[in-house]
Amino acid sequence: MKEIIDAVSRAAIRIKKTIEFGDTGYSSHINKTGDTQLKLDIASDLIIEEEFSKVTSIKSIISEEKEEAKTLHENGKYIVGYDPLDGSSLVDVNLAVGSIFAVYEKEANANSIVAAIYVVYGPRTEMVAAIDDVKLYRLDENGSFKEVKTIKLNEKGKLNATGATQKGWTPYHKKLIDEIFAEGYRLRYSGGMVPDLHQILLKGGGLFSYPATTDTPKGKLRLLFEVFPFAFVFEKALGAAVDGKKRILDLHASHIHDTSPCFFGSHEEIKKVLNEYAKH
Ligand code: AHM
Ligand code: MG
Repeated sequence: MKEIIDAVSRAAIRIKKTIEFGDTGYSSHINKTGDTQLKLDIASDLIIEEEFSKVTSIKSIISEEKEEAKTLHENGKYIVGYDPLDGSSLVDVNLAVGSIFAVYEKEANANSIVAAIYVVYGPRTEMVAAIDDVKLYRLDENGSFKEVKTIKLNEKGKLNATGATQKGWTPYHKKLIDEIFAEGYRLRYSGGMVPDLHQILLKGGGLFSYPATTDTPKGKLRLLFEVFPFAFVFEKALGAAVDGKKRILDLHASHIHDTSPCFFGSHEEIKKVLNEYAKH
């Protein structure tokens, strides 16, 4: 696993430079989810592929920016699912973005996840790795990631990050969110799931939701590269992750680009989600 974390660290340093100085324009390609790829998405994907090609324990990779899984080392043990540059359209407006990685053994699905790593490119570059617990690392001036602390959520937080088009919310989702705000929670939502979830993890808790809506009945966020890895991080940080009714890590992805509604948070907020959604 250490060799994978080292490869992510090397890729992160290269991606950070690409974000700072690279071309922020669009390419002429459309990815599997129907988004026109930015040149930065493609460049980040290639950097990660190059770094993972040096790691013989990685059997194959599945990227949000590739149509199909790609074999790297026939005898490798791990399959890595990743979103090379999540929230890439926010680079234009100079907000934080991130890379997300899920490490699977045997098959790329929730029951086989053994680690999750993400990197936040913000005013500082940070990496979070969840294996048995959740460790925060920060890039120092000498170009190496130094451990800062172990991340643990409180039972209850104060932040509410509410995603998706509100006019497409179900009435019960709206009721849930209104009740949470009525309790005094503060709105925090940048539109980048990496910094939004990182904020909840570091500020002790809260709720991030990306529900099913009339325009996206299966949600927007992808199981293999976004939802499973963050569900793993939240559980290891003593929080929880559900799709409204079920635990995320009990779900099964049938296709590599499948999406799901998702809620990540500390226990109190996730209890509220389950109570409200159980009525419908
Ligand atoms: P991307 O992978 O195309 O960058 O999209 C994922 C992003 C997430 O980071 C974020 O939580 C979500 O899309 C925001 O979507 P919305 O603007 O619909 O709330
Ligand atoms: Mg993404």
